[in-house]
Amino acid sequence: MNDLILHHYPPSPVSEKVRVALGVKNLSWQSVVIPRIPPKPKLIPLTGGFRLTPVMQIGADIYCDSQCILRELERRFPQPTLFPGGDRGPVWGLGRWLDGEVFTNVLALVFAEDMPGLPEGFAEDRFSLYFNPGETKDSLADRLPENLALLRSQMSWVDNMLADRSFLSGEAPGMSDAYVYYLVWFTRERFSGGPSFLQEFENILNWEMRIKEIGHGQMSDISADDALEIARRNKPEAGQGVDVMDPMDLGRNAVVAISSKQSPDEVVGNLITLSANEVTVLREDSKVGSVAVHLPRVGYHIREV
Ligand SMILES: N[C@@H](CCC(=O)N[C@@H](CS)C(=O)NCC(=O)O)C(=O)O
Repeated sequence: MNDLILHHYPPSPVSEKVRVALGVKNLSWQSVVIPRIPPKPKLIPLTGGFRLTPVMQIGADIYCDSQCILRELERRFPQPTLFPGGDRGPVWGLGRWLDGEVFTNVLALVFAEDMPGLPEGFAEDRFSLYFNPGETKDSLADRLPENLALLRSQMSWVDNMLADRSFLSGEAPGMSDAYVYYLVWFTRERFSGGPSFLQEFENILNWEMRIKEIGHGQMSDISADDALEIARRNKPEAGQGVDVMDPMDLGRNAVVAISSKQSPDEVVGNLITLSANEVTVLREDSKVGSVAVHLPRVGYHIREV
């Protein structure tokens, strides 16, 4: 089995979601710290254009988007499961709400404030990534009390869920905890009012301690060049083929381009897997040779080239 590599950066909240899942499964993994804004010259040869953080690499298989990463972690390392309550369907749905409405709301709080010490161009990049055109730090600052009130409702639901249990799915931690935790972590770490805002949610505060204790598994550092070399030396797994029930009616090996609003540069390659939850293309890269790039279906657009 090849080593598991996470391409991420420590302050990335969505990466924290994945790091918690690695902790729940108590996995050993290698860390490549990537730039916080493009260009990402040592990541793009692996992903073929996907620019978001985090990305997981296992040999020459590249998993883009935390949704795809968590699904693959559960497939390769089923125990301990990320679904201790057995509630697979609802958890993915809950994840969409958390990654969508709640994440956007926390971002609106964080970006309403000055952010010293960030790389040049960071704020411009993130405003175009996350907010509607015309939104500014000042417009977000005007709406800060209202957004905080919204987060208060959202967090009160989580706090209620935790009233009679140690973790969101029961007595063992799982995916719903990772999904909620990254947003609590982001609020606490990056919004100046975060720590005092969270103070009223006693169940969340106790649960936060329990999640922190789980940790992130065993991490060691490797360089981006070493990760590229690992991809070059390995062959990707064979794809799982195209689901005949798939409404898009694409054939195996069809050349397709995959993109999303937040990662508009298309990932182009030959289709090797198309299922209800995954699309995978095989692509050739001058730096790393043959790599398989895996993405989720929900949230992504596929176009036959
Ligand atoms: N849907 C993606 C969203 C990931 C995301 O928005 N990540 C942030 C960092 S926490 C990002 O990519 N920011 C821009 C960047 O790192 O270039 C996922 O679940 O992985």
